[in-house]
Amino acid sequence: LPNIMHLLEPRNSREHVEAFAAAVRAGLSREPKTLPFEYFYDDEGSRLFEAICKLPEYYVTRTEDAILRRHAPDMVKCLRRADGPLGEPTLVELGSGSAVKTRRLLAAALKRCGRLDYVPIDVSASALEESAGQLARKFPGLGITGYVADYRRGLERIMATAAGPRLIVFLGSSLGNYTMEGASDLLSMIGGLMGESDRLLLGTDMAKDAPLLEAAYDDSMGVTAAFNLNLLHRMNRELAADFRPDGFRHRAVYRPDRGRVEMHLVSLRDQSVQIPAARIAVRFREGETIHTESSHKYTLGMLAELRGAAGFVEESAWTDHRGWFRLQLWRR
Ligand code: AVI
Repeated sequence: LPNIMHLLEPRNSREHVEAFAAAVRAGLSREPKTLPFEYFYDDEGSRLFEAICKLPEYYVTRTEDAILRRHAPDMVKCLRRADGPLGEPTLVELGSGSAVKTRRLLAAALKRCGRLDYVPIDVSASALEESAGQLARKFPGLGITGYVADYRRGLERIMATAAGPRLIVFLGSSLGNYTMEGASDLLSMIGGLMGESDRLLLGTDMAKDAPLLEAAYDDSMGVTAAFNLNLLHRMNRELAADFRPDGFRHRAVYRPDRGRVEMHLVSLRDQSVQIPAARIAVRFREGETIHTESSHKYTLGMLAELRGAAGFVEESAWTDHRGWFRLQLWRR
């Protein structure tokens, strides 16, 4: 049975609500207004994100999965059968969510090693419990220990205990939601915890034509719009705010100069909103926006910059035939 370790306060705890309130107060007092993308992923937001991954316009998940399907056996070559006191080979996943694409890697690693420890880290306890249960049924021979944790705390704990060669996987271009500086800090933190035989497998979405990107972040069924607007509902639910979600509109725009797609919530009129739990009232001018997400679309130059800053060396890389998405294997 999967083992689940909790390193985070439960979602409805006072600490959690206070951290959300503080982030909202800081972000909405700023000019231009922003909110941290992490707050998209409450239960409703996680459900909407899973739906996004299946949309015809959102090529990201499908493209990455096709690369994984094709090259998974090569990607797990750094793992080897346990043959001594080193312990089981270990696959650590950052932000596993429903872990559908990970199955390609797990199947290939199990075939290669016979046994494998799978250690997913995710902030969502429900996502982790559900996917761990499914994987345990699907893959006998897989030991599963899930961590409900942020990446840093989860990784620090795991890297101090798991022994064998470890493959850390960070898929879905989740790195892209960090600023270049934030991404570089995160990669340095990961690299700092890796030993000589450990590897990082990183999935990144690549720069491409604006219409493709803007459709991927503003789909015709409005699922991405609902995902973005859910932040307003969440502030209403958890912080007793009085946002009128019909007073805002979803906007996605590709900014090649900044190397990213940005999502905003645009105020449709002059309005003001009370957010009691954050102890603020916020005014919006008509057309003013809240910047809710950046999703970086990398060039090889940007990736080389991140890799160099965090002190990694590239061992291999795989891409699809259109060069839309790239998976790269890095070592220290
Ligand atoms: C999770 N993350 C990589 C997604 C992305 O593409 O930036 C989140 C997302 N936002 C809108 N659509 C999907």
